Amino acid sequence: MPLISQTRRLRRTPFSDGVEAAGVKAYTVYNRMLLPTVFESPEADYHHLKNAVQIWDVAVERQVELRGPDAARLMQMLTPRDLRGMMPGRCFYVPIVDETGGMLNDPVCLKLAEDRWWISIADSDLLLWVKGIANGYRLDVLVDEPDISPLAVQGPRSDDLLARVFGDAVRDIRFFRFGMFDFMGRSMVVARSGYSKQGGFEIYLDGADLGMPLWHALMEAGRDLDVRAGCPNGIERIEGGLLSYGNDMTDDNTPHECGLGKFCDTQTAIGCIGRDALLRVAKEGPVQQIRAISIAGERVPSCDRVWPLVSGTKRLGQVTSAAWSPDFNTNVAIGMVRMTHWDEGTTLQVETPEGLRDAVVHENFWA
Ligand code: THG
Repeated sequence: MPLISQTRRLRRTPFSDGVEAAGVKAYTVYNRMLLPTVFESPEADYHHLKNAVQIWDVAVERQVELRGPDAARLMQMLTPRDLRGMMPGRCFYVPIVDETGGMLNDPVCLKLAEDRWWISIADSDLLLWVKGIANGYRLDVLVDEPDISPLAVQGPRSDDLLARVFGDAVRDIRFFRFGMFDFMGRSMVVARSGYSKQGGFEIYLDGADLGMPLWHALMEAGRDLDVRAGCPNGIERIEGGLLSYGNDMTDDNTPHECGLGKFCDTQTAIGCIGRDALLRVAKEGPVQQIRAISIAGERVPSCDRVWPLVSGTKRLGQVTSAAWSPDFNTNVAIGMVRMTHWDEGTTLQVETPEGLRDAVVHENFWA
């Protein structure tokens, strides 16, 4: 593939110098910013992530900040997940839906205070939707993208590494909770979260100036833990069933189709803009849903367009992410499958660029 030219519109991050010194081999574009995708190789990165600890530049997880008396009301307008029981210091994975119940984003939401929230977004222009709603409803709330750059520490040795830089108290942070921790005199959010199933943390760097000092401090402290630069790994996240907005689902899909019904409390999420639409579709139930899919045969190429799922001449869905899994010794994939064929063990065919392959539908992911 030809190179992508670097201009101001494609933003670097406070960690890009460290990422490049570590030998990043490929980037993707996410929220108009650089996101590393490969260091050694997808497979070498995968094995290392599962065995050691990695530092990930995930500054592309931009924050949409809501600040002011109507912040909580606005947040509930955006999502069908009931936020009434959410305490400050908590992270919630929240589907964000439009007026038709279509998915606009699948962020992690952080409640900093009753009147201050962060929406840690996936790759879509959510800021514009949120600003439009705040202004259209004349809410008393400020909406902007603050200069916050998440840095993830992921892998089984994450606790040991982070304790060396932030102190032993980080070990007590529970899953999807955060605390404030000091780095070089600046207080930062540190959460137990991240886009892998290997455990770890996300540090929400406040201000770009401490980016490289934080990067170096972690690399230095983790030398004997074999710490390396890493990035969200396509193989590991498919095994774990972590969805990728824009790939596995778009605004054409409801949260129920995406398997995110467990994060919807549509009956009680009073004020949610997509509530009426979701109540209508929830009554019928989804006619297609995201499934784990294994694909027979040799390693498949990377999935840069949808691969139709078929049985004979009938189209029954599509595969949207796929990778060879060394640990499961098969190709693992994520796809959308029609109701008539979504049961465990159903065998279909998938049209890959390298021809038709058998594909088996699973009700649960691998990890
Ligand atoms: N962390 C933060 N921001 C993010 C991501 C992240 N923004 C972009 C993207 N990732 C958003 N998408 C996801 C998808 C899955 C998860 C988080 C963000 C996730 N899911 C867990 C799971 O499915 O096992 C836990 C869900 C739960 O139980 O609440 O972590 O990674 N800051």
